[in-house]
Amino acid sequence: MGGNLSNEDFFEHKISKLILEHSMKDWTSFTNADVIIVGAGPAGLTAAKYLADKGFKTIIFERKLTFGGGLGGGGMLFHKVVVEKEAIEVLKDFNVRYYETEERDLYVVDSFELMAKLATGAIDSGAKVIHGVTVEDVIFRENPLRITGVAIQWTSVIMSGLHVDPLFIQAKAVVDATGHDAEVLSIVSRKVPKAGINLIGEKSAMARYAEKAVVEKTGRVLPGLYVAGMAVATLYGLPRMGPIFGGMLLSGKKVAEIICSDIR
Ligand code: 48F
Repeated sequence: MGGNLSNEDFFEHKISKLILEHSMKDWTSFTNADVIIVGAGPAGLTAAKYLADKGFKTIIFERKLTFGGGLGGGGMLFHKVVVEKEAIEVLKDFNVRYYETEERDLYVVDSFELMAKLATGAIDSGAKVIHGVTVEDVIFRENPLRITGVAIQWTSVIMSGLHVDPLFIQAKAVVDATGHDAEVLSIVSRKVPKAGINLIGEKSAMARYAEKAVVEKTGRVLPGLYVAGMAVATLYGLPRMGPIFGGMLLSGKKVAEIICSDIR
């Protein structure tokens, strides 16, 4: 073999170059964001849209290679979820179709549509979703105590068991939207004892009450650290609600409003 090599013989490296250059452009612009949201479930995606709509540089880190969190499974894999009338305003903002039922204050939504449109809404508003990345720690400052960012790692590195140091990303606000495990709050409770965070743990189902309480308790946990979605229930010992999602949407919206007024 041998002979002259043409441009076409050296094509594949261009694919790599374009991916690496453009990824790095994104990554370097986000090492310092306004808001970091941990988890691309319903609460995190909803919060991201409303924050990005207000012009805040918002980044979501999602551990998995997908989005939607617990939404994807609908109710026991049936592809519908229920949403209360109080959350219809959010469905409208995301252009999600909803269907009336014989229960006057309850609507039914296709779980796949909800999950896809929440993600599209967040992205179209300018939020950046980076998937395959796990938040494994926070950054903090003392006197006064404040959370100023997170430590991140490729999920695949964590799964491999390799010992690799993380990278740091800083922001004015970090939102724990990690769902039932409240992972960021759990890290802070162990590693920043001065924060005095004590996760009570979610309780058994009491759906109506849980839906209201989760929104009421959504908000700032300490300077720089906020909680939304099911992580609220884990922090404050609220009941679970199962596949009714108005509370998750309204919690995401509320945390965005609180952050907007805190960091503007
Ligand atoms: O669990 P998830 O959907 O949380 P949510 O937005 O909604 C809860 C409901 O789905 C449901 C419910 C309400 O009816 O009971 O469970 O509060 O989404 C959380 C997302 O966070 C990701 C996880 O993969 C999921 O997509 N996640 C969790 N921990 C981390 C993380 C982490 N440390 N780093 C990055 N992503």
